[in-house]
Amino acid sequence: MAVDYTTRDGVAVLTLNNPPVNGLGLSTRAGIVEGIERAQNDPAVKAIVLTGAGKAFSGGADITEFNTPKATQEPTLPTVIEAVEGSAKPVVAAIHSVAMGGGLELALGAHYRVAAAGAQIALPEVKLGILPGAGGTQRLPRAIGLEASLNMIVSGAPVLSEKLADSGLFDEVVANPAELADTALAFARKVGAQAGAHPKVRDRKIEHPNAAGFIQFARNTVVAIAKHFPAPHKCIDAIEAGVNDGFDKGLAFERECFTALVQTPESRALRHAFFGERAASKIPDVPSDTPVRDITQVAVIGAGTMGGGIAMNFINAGIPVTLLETKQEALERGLATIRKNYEASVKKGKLKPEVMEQRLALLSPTLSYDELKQADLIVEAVFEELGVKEQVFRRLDEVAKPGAILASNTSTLDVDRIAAFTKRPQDVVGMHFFSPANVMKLLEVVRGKETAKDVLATVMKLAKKIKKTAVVSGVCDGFIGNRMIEQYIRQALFMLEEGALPAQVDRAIEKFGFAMGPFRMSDLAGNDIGWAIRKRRYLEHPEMHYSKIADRLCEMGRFGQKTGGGWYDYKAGDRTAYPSSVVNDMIGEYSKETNAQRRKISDEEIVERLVFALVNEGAKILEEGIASKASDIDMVYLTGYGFPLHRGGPMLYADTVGLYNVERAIRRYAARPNGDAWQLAPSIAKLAAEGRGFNDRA
Ligand code: T1G
Repeated sequence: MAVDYTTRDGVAVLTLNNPPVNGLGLSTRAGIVEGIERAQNDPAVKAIVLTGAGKAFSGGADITEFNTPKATQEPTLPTVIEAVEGSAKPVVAAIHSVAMGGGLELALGAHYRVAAAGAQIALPEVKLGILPGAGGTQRLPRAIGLEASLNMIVSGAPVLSEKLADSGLFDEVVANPAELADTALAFARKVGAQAGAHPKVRDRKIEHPNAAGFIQFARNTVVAIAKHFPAPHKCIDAIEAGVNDGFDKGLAFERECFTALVQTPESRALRHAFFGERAASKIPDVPSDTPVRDITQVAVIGAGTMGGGIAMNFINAGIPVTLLETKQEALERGLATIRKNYEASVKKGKLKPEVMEQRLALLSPTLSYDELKQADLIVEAVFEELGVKEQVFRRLDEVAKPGAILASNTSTLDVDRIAAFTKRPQDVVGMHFFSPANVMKLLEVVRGKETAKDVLATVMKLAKKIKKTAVVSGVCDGFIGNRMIEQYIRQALFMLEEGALPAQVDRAIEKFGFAMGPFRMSDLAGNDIGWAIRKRRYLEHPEMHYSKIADRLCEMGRFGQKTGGGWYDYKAGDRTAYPSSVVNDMIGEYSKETNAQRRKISDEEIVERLVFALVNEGAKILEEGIASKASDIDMVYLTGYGFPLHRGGPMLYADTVGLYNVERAIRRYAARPNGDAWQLAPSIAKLAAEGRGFNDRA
């Protein structure tokens, strides 16, 4: 059983012991019931303390059990909580570090709660697309009141225990966590000596002068944040049921809502993203205990948009950065941009001025490579041209200290070729940040053939410190994200030739949930960037069939917002994308020239061709081992490309549609004009034939 049982001075101490966060898996749940019963039958025991070993009281239900038989096997969490609440001997929950989800619900079933300061208290179920399913929507309002509980449940945000000291949730809060055990024991001995029944949270009343009014206000507020997610609304419904119909009916309704929500695709997507985020930092052939190198000094080469943003990530984490440029004015421009970025945050109240100054003080600008000699990690963010990278890396090979990690921010070039410019290829790795580098969470860590395992382990750990979602990619053109987006854009362009217009394509995929469609995105990033990549591609892969329609647009000088016009027209000072008659006429002309029979293209076809183009290329990336797991690809798209979170990423979405249907659609498009772009990934056909998905546990 994952619960230790000891007794001390007439108090039975039940310690949850299910690392890493005392998830309330079946064996833990059974252990608690076992311990409660054992304490009832021991006459020497007058009271019970319930606490958690290690770094948590409990992180809640064991989400690795979700949608498996264990999750609903007795004793379920509601049964466990009834056993705790029904104990004839008082139960004192001794809370430290983390009491979340079912962990907090368990504590609410106890008669008393003693907490150490600094503990994270939350009901975060809504973030997993569900709601507290073990009484949280009924007991928390009775413990801390309607408003505070509804805010915690609908936001899912943690609150520090000391902030709840006067909320009614705790009977005592101890400032020093080291004193929690003794304080809880003393408290238990005290209440154990008291005659009579002990208080139950469920018996308290929910007092509010205008509950109906507040609940309506909450409903109005939640509409905005719950655009694609049903859970926040259900949280309010369950709380309201408890207010209007009493505890037992509220509990039953909560259970109904939980059972319904846990089956929804949105909840599956959110749980997938939760685990995907954590799984991404695990590299199959790099042991989790691989020793890492110390990174206390970082250098960034290039103070342009990317270099400046990259430098900010490190100084934000308190790591000093030496920023190297070739010319003084470029260096000054870069420093001014960094300061301006911080000032914007200060102006919005997101950053204290003194913190801005502390961070800027960590920046050491320089024009000399000699200043990089002590750096533990050097990230180059210079012009995306192999010759320039060669100069930089040959120079770094001369000045960087032994063991320094040499990283390239390249977004398309071959990291193995870059590594070969040095005599230390084992220390070379790609760190592909996404613009704006100080904002976007995604970091593609590109593993060269010779990149050492401890270099990878070091970079993955450092990524967590600078709050990035790091995903390991092998070396190929475009790594994971850009290689897939290439096929997505190809389909978008073909559909313009075949009958669609930019505004229709963007509207269809934005309705699917993308933050921005391909044409608005291209106008924002600059159409000339894609143009330069296509020109290189035409030379490297003359056989690849592309629509030249985007080249035609660039030949017209329509690079996007920065030139006042791209796929759309723009007005000065206004970022609204207005459909352009000039562009729509050009598209019509182009279709005529290429004898393309323009036809009406449905929104459904637009979404299928754009999303399945990602899926098909993602499947090939998995087949080639460029990505080690499908959830890594999903994390790339959720954190770097605006793929809708409620769909869980392209590969999970494909599983939700069913690979059998994905395969049929791809074969259908392969038989139509421009069908040569659809080379079905063999793994899709194989998995479909086996009735499996990308994310099924093999
Ligand atoms: N179940 C199983 N494993 C969990 C877990 C959980 N609830 N929470 C975390 N882990 C694993 C995680 O996958 C990782 O594993 C390790 O613990 C460390 O996590 C009925 C149904 C608790 C604040 O949503 O917010 O209760 O990668 O890297 O930064 O109403 O984990 O090491 O193998 O995040 O110190 C509600 C989710 C469940 C809490 C710790 N509970 N967890 O943060 O470590 S639903 C949650 C967290 C529920 C009831 C319902 C955080 C943390 P590995 P970590 P951390």
